[in-house]
Amino acid sequence: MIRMLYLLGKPEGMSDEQFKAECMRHDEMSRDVPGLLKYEVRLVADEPTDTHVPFFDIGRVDAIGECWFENEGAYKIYLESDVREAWFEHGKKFIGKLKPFRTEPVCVQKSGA
Ligand code: 3ML
Repeated sequence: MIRMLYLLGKPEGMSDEQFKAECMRHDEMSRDVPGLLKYEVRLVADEPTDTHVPFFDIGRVDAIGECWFENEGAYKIYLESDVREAWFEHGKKFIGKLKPFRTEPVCVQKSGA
């Protein structure tokens, strides 16, 4: 399984309501993207600062997204897809900043996730 995690910041001046509506639309659109097994976007609801280790201040983050792909072949299909391109065009309308992370498991899990 390939998993990509994204920190999302909304554009300057966009309301919370509009950002939430665009996130919902983006979620709907994700279901038609070839090669993409699953997409999830979650709004940041709170940012607790009372951490038990030093606080890591990374600036404003409005949402966290994640994409799942079965394997490298599926990821290639995704990258080459016109539907994916259209999805990214919608992304440009409401994602002001994006920080991607490709993640990997610490140990092999039954699901391979
Ligand atoms: C990559 C992505 C991260 C995200 O939240 O949505 C996708 C597509 C996009 O950037 O528009």
